[in-house]
Amino acid sequence: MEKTWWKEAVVYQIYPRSFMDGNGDGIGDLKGITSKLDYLKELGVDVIWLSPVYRSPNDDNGYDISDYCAIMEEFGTMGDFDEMLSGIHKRGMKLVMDLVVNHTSDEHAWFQESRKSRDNPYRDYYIWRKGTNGGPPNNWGSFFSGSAWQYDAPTEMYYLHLFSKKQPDLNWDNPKVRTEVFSMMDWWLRKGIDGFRMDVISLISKKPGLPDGIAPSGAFYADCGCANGPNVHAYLQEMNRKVLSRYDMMTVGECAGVTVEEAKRYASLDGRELNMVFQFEHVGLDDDIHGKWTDRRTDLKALKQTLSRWQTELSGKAWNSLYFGNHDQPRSLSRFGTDHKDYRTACAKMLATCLHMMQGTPYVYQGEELGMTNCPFKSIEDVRDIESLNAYRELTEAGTFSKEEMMRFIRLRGRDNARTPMQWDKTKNAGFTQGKPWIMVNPNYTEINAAAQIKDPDSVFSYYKKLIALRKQMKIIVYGEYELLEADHDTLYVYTRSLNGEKLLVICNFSAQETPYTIPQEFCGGRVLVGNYGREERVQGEILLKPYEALAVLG
Ligand code: ISL
Ligand code: CA
Repeated sequence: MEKTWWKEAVVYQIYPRSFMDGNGDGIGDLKGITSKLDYLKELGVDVIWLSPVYRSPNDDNGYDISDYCAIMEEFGTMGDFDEMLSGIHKRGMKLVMDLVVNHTSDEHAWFQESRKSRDNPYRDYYIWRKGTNGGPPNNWGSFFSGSAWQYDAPTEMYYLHLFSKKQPDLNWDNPKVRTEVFSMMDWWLRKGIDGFRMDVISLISKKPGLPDGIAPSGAFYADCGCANGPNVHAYLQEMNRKVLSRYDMMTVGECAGVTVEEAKRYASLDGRELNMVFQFEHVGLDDDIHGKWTDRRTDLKALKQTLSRWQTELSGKAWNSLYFGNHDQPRSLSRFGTDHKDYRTACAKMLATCLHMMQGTPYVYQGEELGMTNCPFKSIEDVRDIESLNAYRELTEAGTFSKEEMMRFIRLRGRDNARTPMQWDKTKNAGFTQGKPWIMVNPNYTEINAAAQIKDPDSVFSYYKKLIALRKQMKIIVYGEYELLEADHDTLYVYTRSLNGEKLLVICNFSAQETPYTIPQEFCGGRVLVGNYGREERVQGEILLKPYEALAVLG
């Protein structure tokens, strides 16, 4: 397999609003990020993926962009950006920017023009339709509740918004839109950034004729069925020809609704489209009839089956991205493991081992390297996320859930769990801000924080450092073939990696129970490469795994 820097890299995601506040207004910003670059260098990550920092009215925390070539006032200036970028490059790291081009903000100049008249030159930059029977053009629902259509009085037509009504969808079938997007991408690449994470890029090509979808029973709205639409690959190939192929850069497509088969096209190793995609299957296993609003837990067998399918199917054909958490997901520790005080350190290390030893490019979401947990939001007043706020209103008004139930689900699955301020130290507001934070700080910051962990060799942070360093030393961790063992075990996740006759065994105990496991013959007497308990250097025969123990053993 061809060796490339983005396959060997570890990516760290920064959610700028919550990372570090440089000026005391309670909101994270670019100067704050620049002040923490040494921390990221210490961790050893190669690439920073920055969630959007462009000008935005913040209906969806920057995923609603009103000017792609300007910086959000709250985050600083273009000068601050340039300083941050050169600070990143000086330290030998790279910067990947979020590219949000399925939609813009309704305050973007293109949309302001588009809504003025039916014959405005920008009209076809967006997706406008007449209503049917006094209602919206079709039955598509928005990912953020309600209809995906908004009536606009000036021209008496509806515009499509798959997300909030302040996020109108761009019309990618219009070549002018593609040209604008490509030249904007070029502008940033010429500035020296190193790649793009492409927001919901799987949704850009809508079904011709925008047909009604099939609403699940009892539901009013249907999924738009726009994932992997008819022209998405053609548009990405065009983007690749015109922009991507001209730079040494990294691309990752956020692909809601992507299947393994589709991913082989998006992230094909022949380099015609993108380098890799974020798939969603493993973060949907705990969904229920009302989507994420449930207290269902992920079944380990299903998780193993899903991740293994992605590992083996893409092997040699496309490239995986590896993640357990991001700014849209609850904290990985609380979700896939436990944040119980007695186990959380061991468990955070176990999850990290499980993920970082797989084939693909691992992503660390800010705070994950400290074992940050979900947040005990008391009431809806503590919640800021538009998705949670809309769902709370809609589902409690419809009587689907009580307010208490909804709050419980938000505490388990809401996106704000990942958006509470980064926990730097045990001083006021976790050292995130001198002012009043825009969202509450998780009260466990006095115990879980970076300052307490950086110098502690047994901390979650130090363990991540070790995993990241190992990946740089050992090609088998990056390129080795994956094979699942013990597929039917309820609480152990065991797999091997192999490359050029070398073999690596990874054993993860996903439970608090001590669990026996017999080391396979070919690994008997094998050297423990890394583990989260002080285990002897060599293992053989039957071993008793401790709660949430993880081990990687060389054959
Ligand atoms: O988090 C979700 C709701 O369950 C996902 O549907 C999410 O909205 C989807 O993964 C797309 O996410 C991306 O685009 C959204 C933005 O709100 C997310 O933060 C972003 O990651 C719209 O731009
Ligand atoms: Ca600030």
